[in-house]
Amino acid sequence: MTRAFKVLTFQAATLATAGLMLTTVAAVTRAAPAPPAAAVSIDNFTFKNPVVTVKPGTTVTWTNGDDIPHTVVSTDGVFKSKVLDTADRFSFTFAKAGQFGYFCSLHPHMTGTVIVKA
Ligand SMILES: [Cu+2]
Repeated sequence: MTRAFKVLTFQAATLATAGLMLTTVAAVTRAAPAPPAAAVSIDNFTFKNPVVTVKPGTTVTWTNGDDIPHTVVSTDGVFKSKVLDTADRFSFTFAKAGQFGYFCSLHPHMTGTVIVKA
C-alpha cells in the first residue's frame, strides 16, 4: 500500500515536471520577434528625423516633445492623428511599400516622409 502510493507520487511528479517542460517549450516557441518599430520625435516645430525608411509592417510612432500641440496628417489621407499635446503619441503601421508624405495640419510647414520598402 505504502509502496504503491510512493510510485504513484513519483509518477505524478514526473508528469508534472514533463508538463512544466512542455509549457516552457511552448512559451519559447510562441515568443515572436518584436515587430519592427520606428520613432519620430517632434521638437521645436520640426519632425526631428523628417525622413525615415522602414520595412513593410513597421509601426512608426510620433511623439510630441513640444509644449505646443501638433498633428501628424498624411498628405494622401492614409493616416491622421488627433491633436497631440505635449508627450502625446500617435502610431501608424505601414503595411504596404510606398512613400508617405505627411505634415502638421496646425503648422503646414512642418513636413516629413515615411519611405516603406522591403
Ligand atoms: Cu504643428
